[in-house]
Amino acid sequence: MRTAWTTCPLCEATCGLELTVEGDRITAVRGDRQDSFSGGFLCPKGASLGALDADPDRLREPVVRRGTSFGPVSWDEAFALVDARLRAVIDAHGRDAVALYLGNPTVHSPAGGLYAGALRKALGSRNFFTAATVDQMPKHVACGLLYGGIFSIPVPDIDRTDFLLLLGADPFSSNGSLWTVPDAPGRLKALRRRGGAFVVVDPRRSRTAAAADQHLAIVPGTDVFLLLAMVNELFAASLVDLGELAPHVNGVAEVRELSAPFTPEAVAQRCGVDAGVIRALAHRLAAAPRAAVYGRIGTTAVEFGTVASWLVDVLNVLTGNLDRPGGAMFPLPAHAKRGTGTGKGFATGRWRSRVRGLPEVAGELPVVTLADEITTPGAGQVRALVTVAGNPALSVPNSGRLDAALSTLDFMVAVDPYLNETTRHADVILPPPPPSRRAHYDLAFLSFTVRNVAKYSPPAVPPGPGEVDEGEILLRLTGILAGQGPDADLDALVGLSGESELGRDERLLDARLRSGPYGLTLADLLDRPHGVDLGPLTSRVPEILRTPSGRIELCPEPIAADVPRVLAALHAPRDGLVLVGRRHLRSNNSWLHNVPALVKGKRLCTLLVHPDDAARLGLVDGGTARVTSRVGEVEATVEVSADMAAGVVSLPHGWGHDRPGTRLTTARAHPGVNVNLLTDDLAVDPLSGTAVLNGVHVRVTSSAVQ
Ligand SMILES: Nc1nc2c(c(=O)[nH]1)N[C@H]1C(S)=C(S)[C@@H](COP(=O)(O)OP(=O)(O)OC[C@H]3O[C@@H](n4cnc5c(=O)[nH]c(N)nc54)[C@H](O)[C@@H]3O)O[C@H]1N2
Ligand SMILES: Nc1nc2c(c(=O)[nH]1)N[C@H]1C(S)=C(S)[C@@H](COP(=O)(O)OP(=O)(O)OC[C@H]3O[C@@H](n4cnc5c(=O)[nH]c(N)nc54)[C@H](O)[C@@H]3O)O[C@H]1N2
Ligand code: SF4
Ligand SMILES: [Mo]
Repeated sequence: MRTAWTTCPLCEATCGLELTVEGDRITAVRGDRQDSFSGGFLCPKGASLGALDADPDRLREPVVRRGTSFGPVSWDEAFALVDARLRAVIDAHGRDAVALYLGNPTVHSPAGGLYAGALRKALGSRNFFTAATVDQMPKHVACGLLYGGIFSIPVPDIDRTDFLLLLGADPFSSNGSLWTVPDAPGRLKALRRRGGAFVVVDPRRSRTAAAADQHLAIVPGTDVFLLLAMVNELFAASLVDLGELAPHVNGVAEVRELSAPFTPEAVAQRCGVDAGVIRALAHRLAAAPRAAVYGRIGTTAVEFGTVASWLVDVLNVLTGNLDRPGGAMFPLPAHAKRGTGTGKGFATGRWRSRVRGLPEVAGELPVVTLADEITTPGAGQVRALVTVAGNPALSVPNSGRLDAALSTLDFMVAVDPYLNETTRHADVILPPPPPSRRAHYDLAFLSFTVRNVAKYSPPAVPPGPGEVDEGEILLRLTGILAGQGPDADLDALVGLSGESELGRDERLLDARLRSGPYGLTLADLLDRPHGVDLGPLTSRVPEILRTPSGRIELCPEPIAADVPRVLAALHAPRDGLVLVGRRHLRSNNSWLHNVPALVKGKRLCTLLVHPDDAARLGLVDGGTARVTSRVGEVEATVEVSADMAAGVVSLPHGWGHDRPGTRLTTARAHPGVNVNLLTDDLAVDPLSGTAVLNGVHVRVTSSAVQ
């Protein structure tokens, strides 16, 4: 029996875990109290790391399709098959005929961070998709236009702030997103204890809202109006004060002009928030010595996702809170490249999707159109698909249509530990080892931390015989797509040569750390298994900027051009029920429902309905409702709750595990329903190509009365 330390990769909080290991089995998981960042915090998902390892359904060797079932093969046979089949598609139809979809866990593994770029480059297809376009792409676009870099996303300096305004986020359940903040609940409570305050804007009284000083139950999809009215009020009441940022900002007067029609009175009814309340909120934000505004999924996966995401930063700039301690700050991770203060800036639309003409954004196409690209004949039609760590058959809008499209592909290969709703369509599944059997350095989320920290965790349990590291899987696919076959020189594919006592991943990480701002080495981190604290966040403007002007472009032209669409929507009639999503602490998108400890107890996949709506619609708690949208219909279990705003219903995503042909014994016994059978693939935020997952018009009836 021994103790090993690792970093939890299951959400963005990067908590340190202390594992008890017996042989190659994890027998206990605790929060690592010595962790320099998370200090022992642990949530139910992290506690399930051992169960994830032990899950008998988790694939431990590659499998290939044989008719309607799957059988095991050796790694060499699996890669030989992938090589032959992908080459056949590329030879006959060209590279655009192969699509690549990277799902969420790609950004939680070092393999994804180190090698996904090479994979995508080797593929050389326009048909590249990721989960970002059902998630945070609006924030990338807004920050790309404001600061010149899509990863230059400021985070609330929670430990030093006096006031936080959180919109469309429930960090008590999600543990924070684009905001790496282990123990967000503890830090938010500490903020209140030291005399500060936080306000939550959410159509549902979420766990975070319940703990807040104030909760505003906004109408879904209308944060954009609320934020514009706050900007309007800051100007009207002469509260705009950029402080030390002033010499670095262009476009303030233009923002004032854009916000002019959106007075608190003009938007109040549309948002369901009183004009006086909006005004008071703007004044409170301006008056706080140090404050930050933060928006997440309820402000990104919505009709005006990019404009709303931009306004979050605009408010931080106008109140002088951007880039100052206690405000919204840019972390400086140990693997970062420092900038020079100017650059090329950011633009979208370098190419367009074949069928719907949707613009490229950050090198990818919107995943809402993947089904179109598979099902529409013609030159460039997608005939083969590579998925890595994704479950688009559940996670993408109108997923019934995508699910059907996947079954028509000539060939599909999935890098995934499960035979699930998506991978059941694959011809070959290549399973990576579980998190405990791989090293971890968080290339993605160390860029969003509320303190500058660095941590490297070697594998807690050595990889078993027959296990192939995910980095090697991705590189062997890269070799295949580069035309070098499955036995290519993998080091050469990532520009490494010569001998080293370090492994490939370690060499690449070491090089990035050495050239990083703190001059660390991998050896430094190996000496510190609980991580290194590099101090509180520090100001980074202008160094972080990559705009041609070397300034923050507060009023980028593409965003200004979308504001008339916002204005038109202000006066659009609104009626009927709208659907939004939510997350639960015991769930992680679509893929932890096979862990018994996480699905036992109270049912998680329920349709939340306000008591007045329930009474009007004849719905009862525990009964069944039929929910219908433009694209589909589901029958969901009703949970009547006064936490839900009237006129709004909520269903979480990632459920619907009743599909045939999967190997998910526990999830199948707790299937829930797939909310993305209702969300609409035609509804996108045009600037970012991101799906509108919140604010979907639905009809709800009682299943009992037909
Ligand atoms: N436990 C758990 N943690 C997770 C995940 C998980 O599945 N489970 N997923 C991870 C991922 S991939 C992500 S992207 C993050 C997301 O992190 P968060 O954005 O914090 O996620 P949610 O908990 O869904 O919170 C979104 C909130 O927005 C509200 N909302 C919906 N529509 C609107 C709207 O129009 N306006 C406003 N103001 N609010 C609205 C919802 O009611 C909900 O409370 O969480 C990550 N962490
Ligand atoms: N209606 C609605 N839909 C949503 C959302 C919403 O709020 N509402 N949220 C959206 C968001 S924010 C996101 S991020 C997406 C997520 O959507 P996706 O990224 O498509 O799907 P996940 O559910 O995260 O599934 C992850 C897959 O990766 C596999 N996996 C787990 N660990 C690993 C690993 O280490 N390596 C590999 N190769 N595979 C692994 C799992 O088995 C699973 O198949 O869903 C989106 N869909
Ligand atoms: S909060 Fe996130 S990182 Fe921390 S233990 Fe839970 S799932 Fe893991
Ligand atoms: Mo996400």
